[in-house]
Amino acid sequence: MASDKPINKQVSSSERTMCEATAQMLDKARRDGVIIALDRGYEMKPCPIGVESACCKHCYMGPCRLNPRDPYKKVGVCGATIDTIMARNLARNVATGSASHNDHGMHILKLFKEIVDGRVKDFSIQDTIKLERVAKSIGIDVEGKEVYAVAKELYVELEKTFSNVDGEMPFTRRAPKATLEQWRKDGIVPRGAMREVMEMMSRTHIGCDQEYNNITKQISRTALADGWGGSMVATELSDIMFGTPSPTVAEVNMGVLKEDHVNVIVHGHEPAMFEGMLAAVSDPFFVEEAKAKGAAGINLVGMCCSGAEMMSRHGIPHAGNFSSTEAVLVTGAVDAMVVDIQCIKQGLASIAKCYDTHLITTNSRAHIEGATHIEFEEQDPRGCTDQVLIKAIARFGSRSMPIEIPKQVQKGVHGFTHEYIEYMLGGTFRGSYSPLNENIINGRIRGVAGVVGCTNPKVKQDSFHVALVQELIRNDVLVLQTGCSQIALAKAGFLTPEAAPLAGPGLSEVCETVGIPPVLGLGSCVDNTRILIAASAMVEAGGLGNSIADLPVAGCAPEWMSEKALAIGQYFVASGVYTVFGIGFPTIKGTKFHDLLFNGLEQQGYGKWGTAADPIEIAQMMIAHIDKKRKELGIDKTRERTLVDMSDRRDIA
Ligand code: SF4
Ligand code: MSK
Repeated sequence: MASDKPINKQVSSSERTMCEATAQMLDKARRDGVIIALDRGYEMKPCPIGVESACCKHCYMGPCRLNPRDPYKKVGVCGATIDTIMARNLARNVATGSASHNDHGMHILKLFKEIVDGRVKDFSIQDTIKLERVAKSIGIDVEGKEVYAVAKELYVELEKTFSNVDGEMPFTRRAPKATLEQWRKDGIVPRGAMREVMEMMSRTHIGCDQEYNNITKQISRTALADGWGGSMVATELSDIMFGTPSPTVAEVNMGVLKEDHVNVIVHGHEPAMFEGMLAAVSDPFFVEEAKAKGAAGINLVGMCCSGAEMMSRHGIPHAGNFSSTEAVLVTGAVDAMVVDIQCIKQGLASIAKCYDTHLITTNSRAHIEGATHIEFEEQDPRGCTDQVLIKAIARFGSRSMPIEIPKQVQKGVHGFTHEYIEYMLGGTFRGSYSPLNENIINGRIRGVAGVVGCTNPKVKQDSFHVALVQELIRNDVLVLQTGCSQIALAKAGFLTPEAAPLAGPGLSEVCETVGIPPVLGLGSCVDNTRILIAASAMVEAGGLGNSIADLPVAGCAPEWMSEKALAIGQYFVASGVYTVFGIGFPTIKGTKFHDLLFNGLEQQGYGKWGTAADPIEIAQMMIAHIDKKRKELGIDKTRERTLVDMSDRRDIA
């Protein structure tokens, strides 16, 4: 937004971000008198009581603030203790995060139904093999049935993910037996997402659930309704409708913008609008229109998570992650930024105005004051996309802004999936997770880490992600990535097979033999469910215990910021994964609730939370956990390593 006060110039742009392109744009923004989130974040002084979750505004006898320095000396007006207050706050965070993903998943399910019913003609079922596979995974008999009959049955079953009042969510059947049994024993198998989120909100009303252990059970249930519910439905059905990704080369960073092209950026989380834009930009009519205005063509680019999804699926170039979405507008080269839902900063509206860029909202659930709204309807995608292109082409024809496009572009391989991991190690005819397990058991791969999540202006953009992943692969930990974290590592050049030598000897040996990077990008933040399915497949393949909690794996969101991240973290913890957050965590150390999350849950057979402020320390915590699990499994003594050549591939794979 335009500045009416001096801009903080004491902190250099290279201290705010390790992305050189974003730093260049931050410098330009400062010269232009424009403030973006990287500077606003630096200047914002968060409330010290809020940051530790020691305040409650669940009723208007308060808001009540407890003393975080001595939390057991004071209670709220109603008598609520610090443990109740922190548990209820986290509960509502998780309910919101779970609601976001479930709302997204329900929207995807609705599109799937409309395709099956023939009401939507512009999209179709692309991956029939995956359709059958997903249907079979939840017990649908596909034998002898035609594609649309299977799809109809799948729809009927998956609708229960959201609408069930009782029973068990369909995709929980994909969890390892022992993991599911633990949920059953503790009464936390999610029923329907609407029920879980509603109950979470109801239980956190004043005077309802005031026992932190009991609140935590519903926190887990609500989070599981995200990971094994709405998010998994979104990922699986998106693959079925738009195609399951497979490794593809794509370019990342702001250098993907082209000065002589009409530049259109799509940013958000819904694949359908982006797919619609992709179809529209190939229309010869618009290509000719762009040329008539002097452009060489139309350049469609993604950002944030829908960008990560489209990059994985179609190799669409990607301009940057969450902390770069305002900075990219500072180039002056963006003719239109089209947005849908989640993680769209309101600040974009005033920045877009400063640089004469069209900011276009497209979703009925997410308008922004100051943006132009053109609703996207799946029944008529061109009704929206064509208007966007008309505006973008007109803006190109009348560009008056000086344009400065950073040069940085990094090529990488994206589009890994749990299906592809199985295929690349096991081969076409004997696809299996056994080779991965075997490489973990023999010690070439020490363990597997999911490094995911947002960027947060509280820390130097991307720096935690990169330092953490570097340390993990150096110690032979295979890293799976999604979301804005994947983009950070892609910009830093880790998502190419050429990065294999950065890994420790065992991991680099496997990477070089199979021809994969040591860091595998799986897509958007919704696609974290691919990691859940991969973990379940590892358990099923054998040799690494009976439940996800037995596996030598760990997860981390080092620069997290959203409530969705908290929901994701909790569904990993409740699924059995040690999950570490950087930045900080909304609990007070030394309280009973903190101890339950960071210690007690593990003793009950789940994963647990961890937090630290330093990325190397986080990596060491994750490695120590992986080593602990290796020891428990009796595989802590690694075999002597031998060099392998391609003829040994069959033994490795
Ligand atoms: Fe204060 Fe209790 Fe009301 Fe919360 S619910 S604001 S702690 S009185
Ligand atoms: S967009 S939730 S900043 S990963 Fe999925 Fe990125 Fe985090 Fe949003």
